[in-house]
Amino acid sequence: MPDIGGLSLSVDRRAIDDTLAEFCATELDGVEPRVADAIRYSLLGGGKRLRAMLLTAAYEAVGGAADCRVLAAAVEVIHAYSLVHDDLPCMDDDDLRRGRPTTHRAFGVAVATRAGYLLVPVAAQVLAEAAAGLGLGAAGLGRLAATLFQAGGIEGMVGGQWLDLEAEGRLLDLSELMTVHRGKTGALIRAACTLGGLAGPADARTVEALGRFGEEIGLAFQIADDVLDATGTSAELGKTAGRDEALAKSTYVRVLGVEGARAEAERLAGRAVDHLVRAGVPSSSLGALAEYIVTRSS
Ligand code: GRG
Repeated sequence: MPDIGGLSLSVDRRAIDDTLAEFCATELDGVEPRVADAIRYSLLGGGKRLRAMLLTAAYEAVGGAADCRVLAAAVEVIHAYSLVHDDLPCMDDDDLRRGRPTTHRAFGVAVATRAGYLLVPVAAQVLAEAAAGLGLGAAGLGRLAATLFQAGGIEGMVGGQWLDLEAEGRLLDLSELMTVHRGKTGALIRAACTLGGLAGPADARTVEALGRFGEEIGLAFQIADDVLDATGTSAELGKTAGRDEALAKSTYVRVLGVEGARAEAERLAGRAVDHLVRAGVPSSSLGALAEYIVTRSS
């Protein structure tokens, strides 16, 4: 998987992979070997590390100068857990992820389920280490934890996934789709941007602008994902193409068509950058990431 182009950030995809590998090497003592293998498989199996890049870009945009790779890795741990569980037979029941068998295909459903759950406390541990490393103190850690776990919970990712599963076989309109994906996909992307600002640490207005940026590009990301699912191949995507149609899911492509969905993603990416400009937080890296999100091919 190549790095996202056009970025000059202090943390890159390799740094995140190395950080997660170090964590796996030192922190999985006591975990049943097969579950530990599944955790390593899901954490170290590639991925664009987009959320980590967004966090880093947000952190640098507000003047953060320390090494934020551990904090960025914490978001990727929650993301990895969500992918493992999303692929399970009781959810999207998928066979392919990041160009290889999904975790439950490689390790079985019981092991993959346990590995996914265990990743949540792993994320909490990584987050605590990150806050200590960045000298943020107990109050700072509290703000980071509230942001990450609220985004990962019923008000965010879990809630959105729930609505998405319940909606299978029923056609959602645009506003219902936005509610689903603001939670399911958008909440963690928004949180990544907010976390970068909080770690800065930036003032409340700046953190809010980063959050709004994240919310718009979170939706743009999902729209682009729907377009890729409808137009890409499994080899290009590293996951099963055409899955939305097979599951009769409501998607932006269904509601807006491919070209309409592309245009909507572009519009949201533009709005995202406007939030930053208005708040006086110019960032070429965040701009490049917004552009990447709507033009990516995998
Ligand atoms: C208990 C109801 C319930 C839910 C559990 C499974 C889950 C929580 C939530 C699902 C969240 C999810 C998987 C959303 C999809 C987001 C998405 C489009 C992911 C793909 O992200 P990429 O392309 O992946 O950044 P890589 O592989 O590059 O990291």
